[in-house]
Amino acid sequence: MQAEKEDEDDASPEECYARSDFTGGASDQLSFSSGDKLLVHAKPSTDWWWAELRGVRGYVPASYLRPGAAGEEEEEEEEDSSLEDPWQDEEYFGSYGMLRLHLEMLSDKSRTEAYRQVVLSNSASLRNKVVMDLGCGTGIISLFCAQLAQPSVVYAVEASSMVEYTRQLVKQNACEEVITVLQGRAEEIELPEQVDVLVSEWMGNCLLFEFMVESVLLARDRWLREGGMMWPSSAALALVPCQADSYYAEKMAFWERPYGLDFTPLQSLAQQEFFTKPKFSYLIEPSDCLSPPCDVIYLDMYTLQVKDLEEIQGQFHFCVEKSGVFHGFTAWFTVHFESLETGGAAVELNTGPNSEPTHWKQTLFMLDRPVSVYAGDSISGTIVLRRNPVWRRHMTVTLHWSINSSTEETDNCQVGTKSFPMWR
Ligand code: 6LC
Repeated sequence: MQAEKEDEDDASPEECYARSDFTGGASDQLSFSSGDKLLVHAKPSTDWWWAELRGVRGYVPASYLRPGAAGEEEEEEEEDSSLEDPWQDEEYFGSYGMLRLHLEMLSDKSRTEAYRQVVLSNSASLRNKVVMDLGCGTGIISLFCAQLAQPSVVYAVEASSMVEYTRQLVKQNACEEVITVLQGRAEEIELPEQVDVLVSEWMGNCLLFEFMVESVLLARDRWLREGGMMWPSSAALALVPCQADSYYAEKMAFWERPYGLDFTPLQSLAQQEFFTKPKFSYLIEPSDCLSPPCDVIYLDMYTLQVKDLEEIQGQFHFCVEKSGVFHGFTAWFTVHFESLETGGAAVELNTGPNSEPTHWKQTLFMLDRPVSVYAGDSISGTIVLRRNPVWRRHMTVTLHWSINSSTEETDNCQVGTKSFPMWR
């Protein structure tokens, strides 16, 4: 690719060493193991560098490397990492200190109504219960609890500066007898007692992005009483192989003949720029799904451990229902809220294409090349969500697939692998 040429006469490549294992996805990405020494020839972007390992060159994610060979420059490394917060909390909580994201979340009817419904359908059982609302934001869930049920207390925990307004909203709505607003990170706050219910809206893009779930798990282990309730109680990530004709046309096919000119030399650049990372905020048409979706990852909020988040694997097997072009995979999540009453109905929040669109929408993972598939073909493989070893709110999604054709003349098996950094 472009960077390769520039580097052929690069006299002094920079020595770096791998902080962690990485499995390259696209054919132009390198795979390496923790401790491997790589030579960096070029840094065409902040996230992806052009490097060499054992004579082979390819792209590597910059955040997986640290300068110097293994064992060298330990001190410098310590200084470096202390400069930048791996959780990026200043930026993260800074953005939740403003209204934009709260407006987006509150205007999301499916999301907000789902939490309201959970409180409403459990209102009898919530009587005299102690509730913790982790990451309460403007306090909407706590307010639902106080207005629709009679908990003894709701601890509304919020780390961003929005908390000042949350206090005002609690007062304004005459809920200060029930809701105690606590300012700070859930990991650091102290409560006077254990809680019966831990409720939180922690789900990010592709379920885990932002990894707020870690804060929820730590709070669970510290503050949820034995036998207490987690809301949501479980979460699942769904995946489907799909067509994405217009997105492909807009970003890739565009270069074929714009204004009667051949711009195809830009296609590899387009692929790098538009298809390396997943496309967030994508709304897939149900008719673009090539098969029924499949739950690839299931998280039980009672048993899930923080260490499990480092690498989560799932498998899929799809039967193609109608012929079409396989452009990529689309992912979304569903969460379930168990009832406090035995036998009571659970509440579900589904962010998929057959439900009302939510502010999360769906996440599209584009293949490098579209593949024609036919009814009866099968697409099977694995998905791995690997948490970034440095940037704790980020992860890489690796998809590995094989297409098994059902028709005689095309009876072959095509395989592919691709890794998508989200976001670093
Ligand atoms: C919810 C995010 C809200 O939770 C937002 O107001 C943020 O400041 C707060 N929050 C996140 N992590 C913590 C924590 N550890 N302690 C206290 N408050 C926290 C929506 N975000 C997603 N669902 N992705």
